[in-house]
Amino acid sequence: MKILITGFGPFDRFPTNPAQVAAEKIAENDPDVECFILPVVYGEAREVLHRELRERDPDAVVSLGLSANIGCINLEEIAVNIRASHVADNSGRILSDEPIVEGGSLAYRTSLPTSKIKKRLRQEGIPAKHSYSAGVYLCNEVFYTEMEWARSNNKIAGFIHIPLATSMIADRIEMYRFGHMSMDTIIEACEIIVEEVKKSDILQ
Ligand code: PCA
Repeated sequence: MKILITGFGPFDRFPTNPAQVAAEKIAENDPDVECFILPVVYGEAREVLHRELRERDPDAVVSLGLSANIGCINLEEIAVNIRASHVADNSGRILSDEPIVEGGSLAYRTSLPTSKIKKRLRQEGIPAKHSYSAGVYLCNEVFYTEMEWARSNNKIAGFIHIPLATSMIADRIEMYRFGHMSMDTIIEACEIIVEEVKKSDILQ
């Protein structure tokens, strides 16, 4: 089984993105996993992802993104056809309310086995929950794009939001009111997610 893991590079006020670190680490340690780091730019993220899906033709895609205001692994359930944010993308663009795909479906649901993943993560002592909004920024654009692909190709795909890595904010901890998690735990969580995706493929 070939799994594509995507991460994102730095954006906004975050000089490193734990989603990039985790995606690269998983791909380094698992021969079934390839990784690709997406740009935090509206439209470009979607285009680049389309190209990578076409060229790599994976069986499953797991995308990772940073959410600075969560304290646990968020298993995203729903991608919506909306782009909006107060935060500019890496090209400086702010969008207030635009569809990702003109006339596209309003929403898609993940095809990752999120209930099983949540159970496994919690059993291993890693806090995780379902989330019913991945926001309306780049993570949602990527999530929506891969769900369209998964739907039309009968593949497994989904999006995971991860918290800030503790080591990345240790010297500025008073600036962050929300949660954080050690990078090792984030990586362990991603390994478990990949294991569960491999199991769900066998069951399909
Ligand atoms: N998180 C942002 C975009 C890139 C990332 O890692 C988001 O939640 O949309």
